[in-house]
Amino acid sequence: MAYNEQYGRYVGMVEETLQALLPEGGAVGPKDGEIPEHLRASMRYSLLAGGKRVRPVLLLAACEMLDGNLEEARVPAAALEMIHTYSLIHDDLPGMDDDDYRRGRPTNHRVYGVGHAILAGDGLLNYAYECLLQNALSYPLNLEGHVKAAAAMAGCAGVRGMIAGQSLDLLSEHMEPDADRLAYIHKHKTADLMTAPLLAAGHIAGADGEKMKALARFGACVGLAFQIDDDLLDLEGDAKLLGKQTGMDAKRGKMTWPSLVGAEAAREKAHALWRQAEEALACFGEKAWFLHAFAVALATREK
Ligand code: GRG
Repeated sequence: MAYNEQYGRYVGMVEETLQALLPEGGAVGPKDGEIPEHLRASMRYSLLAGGKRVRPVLLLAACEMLDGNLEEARVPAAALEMIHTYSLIHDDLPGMDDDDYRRGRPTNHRVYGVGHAILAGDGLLNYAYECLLQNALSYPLNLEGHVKAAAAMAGCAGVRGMIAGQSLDLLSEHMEPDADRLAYIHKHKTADLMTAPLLAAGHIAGADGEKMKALARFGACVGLAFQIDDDLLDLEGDAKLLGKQTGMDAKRGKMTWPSLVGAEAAREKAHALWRQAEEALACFGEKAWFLHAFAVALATREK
C-alpha cells in the first residue's frame, strides 16, 4: 500500500473513533449522565477541526508495525488526539499565547468564550483518560499492556512532560536564548507528546526492551525536529496553509532555535534530527517502511 493511502486509512480510523466517542447531540438542559450540549459543542469544535492527526497516526502505525491488534489501539489513538487538542485550546487562551486562529478557524475561546474554552480543554483531557481506562477494561487479556500504555501517555503529557515544557516556555518569554533551556522546552513541550504514541503502541503490542528504546528514540528525534520545523514555519511559512497566524514567536519574544542560532543552522539541526529518527528504526527492518515515509513527509511539510 502507498504511503498516502495508508496515512488516509489511519486518519479514517481516528476520525471514525473520535466521532463515535463524542457524537453530536447532548442534553439541552441539565440531564444526569449526559455531556451538556454547549460543553460537547465546544469540545467537538476543536477536536473535529481537521488537524493532521500526527500523534494518533504514529500510535496506529507503530502498533501495526509491531504486529499488535489495531482495534485495541483505536481508542488510545483517539484519546491521545483529545489530549493534544486540549493542549492547543489552552495554549491559545489569553493567559497563554492569546491566539485568534487555529486549524484554519477562530480559536475555541473566540467562539465559546474563555470559560468554556477552559472547560472544553479540561473536558477533553478528562474524557481522554475515561476512554483509555474503559478501553483497557474491555481487553482483560491485555490489561497490563493497556494500563502501561495509559501510564506512559499520562507521564508524557503530565507535570514532568508536556506541562513542564509549557511552564518553562511561558517563563522563558523575553529571556536571552539559552541552548540548554530551549532543549528542555522542546523535549517536553513537543517531543514528549510524539514519544507518547510510540511508547503506548509498544506496550499494547508487547514490544521488548530493545524495541521500546528504539521507539522512544524515534519519537524524541521526530518531536524535536518537528518543533524546529514549526519554529521555521512560524518564521517563513504561509499563514493560509498553516491555518494560524505566523510571526507570532518573535512578537511574543519566544525562545526558538532560529532565534538562538539563525534559520540556516536551525534547518541543519532539524535535518540531522530527521536522519537520527530514521536511524532509530533500524531494528524494525522493512516493517518500518511507513514510519520512514512518515519522517520524510513531515520533514518536508508546509503546514
Ligand atoms: C497548554 C499544557 C499545555 C501545553 C501546550 C501544544 C502546546 C503545549 C503548545 C502549542 C504551541 C506549540 C508550538 C506546540 C508545539 C507542538 C506543536 C507544533 C503543536 C501543533 O501540532 P500539530 O502541528 O497541530 O500537529 P495539528 O493542528 O495538525 O494537530
